[in-house]
Amino acid sequence: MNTFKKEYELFTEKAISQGLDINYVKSALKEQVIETPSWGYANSGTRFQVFPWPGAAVTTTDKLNDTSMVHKLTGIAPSVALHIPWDKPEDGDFAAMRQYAESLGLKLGAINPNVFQDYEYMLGSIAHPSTAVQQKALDHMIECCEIMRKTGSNLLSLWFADGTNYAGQDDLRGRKHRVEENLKKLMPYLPKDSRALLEYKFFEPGFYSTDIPDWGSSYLMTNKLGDQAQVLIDLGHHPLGANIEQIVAFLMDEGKMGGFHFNSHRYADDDLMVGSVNPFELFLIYHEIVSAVESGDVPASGTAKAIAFMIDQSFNIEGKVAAMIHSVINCQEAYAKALLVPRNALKEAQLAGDVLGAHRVITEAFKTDVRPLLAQLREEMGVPEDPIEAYRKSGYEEKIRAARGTHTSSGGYQ
Ligand code: PSV
Ligand code: MN
Repeated sequence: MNTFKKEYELFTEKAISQGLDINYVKSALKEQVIETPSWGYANSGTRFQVFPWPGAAVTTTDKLNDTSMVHKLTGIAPSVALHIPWDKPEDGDFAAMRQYAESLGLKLGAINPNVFQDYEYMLGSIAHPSTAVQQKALDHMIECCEIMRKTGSNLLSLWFADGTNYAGQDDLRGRKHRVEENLKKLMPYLPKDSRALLEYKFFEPGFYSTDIPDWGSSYLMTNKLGDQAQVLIDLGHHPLGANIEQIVAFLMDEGKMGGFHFNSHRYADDDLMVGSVNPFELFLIYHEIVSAVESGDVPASGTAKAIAFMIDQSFNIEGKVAAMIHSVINCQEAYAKALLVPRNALKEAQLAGDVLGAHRVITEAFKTDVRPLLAQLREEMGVPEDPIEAYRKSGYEEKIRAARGTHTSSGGYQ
């Protein structure tokens, strides 16, 4: 039962008066996809205490079941990113894992190599001074390319914890060369029609320098690596004042906007729900994407469909599945509001130099109550009008608590 029927009528009247095409907005929203991370369903994450949540996923099967629940309730989260080796089956049978995912209506998404947890990586992985350690990291990433073939994944998501803690600890240019050379060696192993996305982080765990500190260095590197390499923006990896939407606009324009790791950069890493503190920023990110796509003058690789919208969060105090649903919905709301920006009116105000007029067009769209639109959309998609409420009433949490108990382990094998 759609409780927003009346409000939806008023909403469509207003949208039509602004020249907006509601059917286009709804079809764009129906095509939206958000990938959730397997590690976000397990007790994993923060570098301080990990508080075990009763019911957290232990095995990859648990993580797939949780993903399926999130997708069932939202209709827009049909794939899950894997972290290797955390999600590596003991018997190596990725085909079986893929089959199970497909039986749940899911796809296995980005493959995330882990080149930061072994003791050998204390001084880095592909930027490590020792060629033997570099080779170990490279071999692991090559193995991940093989895994992509088995899982049907078309994204290799690369993050390097490489960096230094003290001035003089290592040769900064030398480290840059090692990163570049090793990534160049990796590229030929990437499956055809797939992409490598390169994350950056301005600090941590290297506190003096990180080897790929910002979008500029990631852009530079991916440019040298060719068309199969693009930049990945993890919202948490920025200084607090960074204008992330401008980075999005630049990368879209250059055809190098590969994907996102959504979270809140309030934390400077992956632990808080995207859009929980700054929904305006999330809306502006989507606004830049919609503007670029609708302008029709960005490279094909910069289209919304080519961008990988992924969540990278490890919830610590709030439970896993509900927080994931909240995050997916926050992205849906932000996209809905971005689709409602009357772009002709915005352009007019911008060209007229009407500073506050243009700002008002944007903020009015942001203030729109999109609940009636989303209620209608969800009815058409056959998912609950309020996915959070539906989750709370579903009994799923009680079920996983009883079945899984409380484990302190982070991640796990199938
Ligand atoms: C590192 O903080 C990161 O953002 C990378 O994307 C990793 O793959 C992910 O978190 C999980 O460790
Ligand atoms: Mn990330």
